[in-house]
Amino acid sequence: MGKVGNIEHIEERAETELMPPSMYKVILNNDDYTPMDFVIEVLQLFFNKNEQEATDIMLAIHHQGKGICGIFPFGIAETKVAQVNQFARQNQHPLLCSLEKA
Ligand code: TYC
Repeated sequence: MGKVGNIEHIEERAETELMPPSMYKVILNNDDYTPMDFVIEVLQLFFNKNEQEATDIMLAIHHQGKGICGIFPFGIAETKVAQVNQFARQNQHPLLCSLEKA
């Protein structure tokens, strides 16, 4: 059991009370080194975007600094962030995926 105030504990209580789960934006951050094609691949592999959608999102991130890949309940959002950051590190890219409350 998590301690009072910790996010899993609050989510667990909200879900048992049949409240809609809090939603989190999964964000990709721009950097100067990750290849554009790798970001497009990430958006297709982890966020089910087609090639055109993935290209549009990647270019928006490239020009604006960050962009939303999807909005998910906390547990799914946290898993996507961990999977994307692991995949980027395995491929020696500095790409950073992060969470923001929706
Ligand atoms: N800015 C990168 C480049 O010019 C491309 C890029 C886009 C990197 C989106 C990260 O989340 C990102 N190669």
